[in-house]
Amino acid sequence: MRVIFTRWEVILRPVLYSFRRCPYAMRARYVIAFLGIPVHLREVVLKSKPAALLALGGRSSVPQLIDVDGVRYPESLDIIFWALSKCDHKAKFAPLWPKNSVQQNKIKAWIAYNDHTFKYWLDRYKYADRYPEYDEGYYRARGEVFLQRLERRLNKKTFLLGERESLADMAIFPFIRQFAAVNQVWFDASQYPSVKSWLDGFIRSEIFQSVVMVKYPVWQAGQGEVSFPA
Ligand SMILES: N[C@@H](CCC(=O)N[C@@H](CS)C(=O)NCC(=O)O)C(=O)O
Repeated sequence: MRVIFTRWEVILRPVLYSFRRCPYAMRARYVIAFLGIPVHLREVVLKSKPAALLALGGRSSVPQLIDVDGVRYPESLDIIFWALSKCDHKAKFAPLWPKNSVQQNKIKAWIAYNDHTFKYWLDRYKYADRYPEYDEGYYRARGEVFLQRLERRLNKKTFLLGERESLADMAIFPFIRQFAAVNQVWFDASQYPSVKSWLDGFIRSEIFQSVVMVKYPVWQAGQGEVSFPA
């Protein structure tokens, strides 16, 4: 049987507002790409957000996802769980968010520490000149507390929960990447070999290089949509 799609059916996809370098958007894109959930990606410039995003009202941070039924997912973790709910490839999604509640609580704890404590010190380390109360070395040392925890764990296992990558790894690595990039020479010489090879595995991966970090032109209303993952 020949199936004929109307133009409307062909283009109807959830819309993901994203910003290439944002670690929250990166984690959402990584999971969407990993699970192969099709969306339309709209690259945003934070200083000049598109009217369509502002018109949604409330927060206008990225990433944000609007599903085809109009339901809005305003935070990276909402988007990640939305993507999991759309995936019917069990072998792919099951290790990301195991059914076992102990494992789920571990994932939540890793992400919560990253988002609420590590991110705080990361911002100060990145922009130490904006926070003159302490120097860059102080902020870096506070951030290193998390690197030490990660190192202890990754020294024993390939990923944070064991031998399979889970949402804990996927949600955290973009922030460690940012921490490393503040002073790459320092990071390369630092004593976190397991964190480095774990991070390297993500950064060098095909999915990260060829899908997640592809540069797209800034989206403008009326222009064609970008299919993601391509
Ligand atoms: N908790 C949010 C944080 C997102 C966030 O802070 N995004 C930044 C870019 S990295 C942003 O949009 N900043 C501009 C703004 O908040 O208007 C999430 O998980 O999605």
